[in-house]
Amino acid sequence: MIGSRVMAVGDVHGQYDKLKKLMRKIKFDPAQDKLIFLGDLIDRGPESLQCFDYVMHLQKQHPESVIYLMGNHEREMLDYYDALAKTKDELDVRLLNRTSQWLVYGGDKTLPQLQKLGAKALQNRLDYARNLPLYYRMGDFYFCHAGVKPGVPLDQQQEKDLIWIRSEFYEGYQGKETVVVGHTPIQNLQYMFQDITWDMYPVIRDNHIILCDTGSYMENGRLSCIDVITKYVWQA
Ligand SMILES: [Mn+2]
Repeated sequence: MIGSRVMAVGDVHGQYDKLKKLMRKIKFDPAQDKLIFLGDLIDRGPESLQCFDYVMHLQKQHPESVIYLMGNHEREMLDYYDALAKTKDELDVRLLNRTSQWLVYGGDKTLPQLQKLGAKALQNRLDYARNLPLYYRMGDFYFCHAGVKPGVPLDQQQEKDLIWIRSEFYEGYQGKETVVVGHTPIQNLQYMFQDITWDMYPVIRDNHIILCDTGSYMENGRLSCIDVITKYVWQA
């Protein structure tokens, strides 16, 4: 498979224009390439449903070469709808909407889009999201949304770490496999790694970590894709 690319895309967060622009630059070839979306396609941005649907359809079309990994935002969306299914009256729904972590952290952008879907269309999305894989392993590369718990074998990782972990992983990971993640915009990591510059490219750490979230939804942020073999980067 010489010449084929293994590409990881950082958090999209509802930036559909950037996603389309990035895809035009990548010129994805499903016969040759692997394309791994690291999760958090939804929330914060205005076109979350479009991003979700785009990647869902692409993945269904090319199940061998496109991987859509679970992010904490997809998980929180599912948790919200699970809680909604248990509400008994309008008062319960209002309480849920006031207390939902999902809505506080960007789900408020996604919920109105989902509410416009018919029941069956919504169920299709939720069923698909529920079955998203938590990680993808290829050779010496391990792809997941957030990271892994240091000291725990890769095949024994827990979901909460794979989609939520931050500094414990960035600072403590010592494995030989390269772990490729999104989750924390590199703009938010300067306090930890003074050597991270503001060029907003994916960051390749000495301890076998590649950070791909370059803050697509932030001012001056970008959506990034990196070929983990050649380290070539595409951005939008
Ligand atoms: Mn995340």
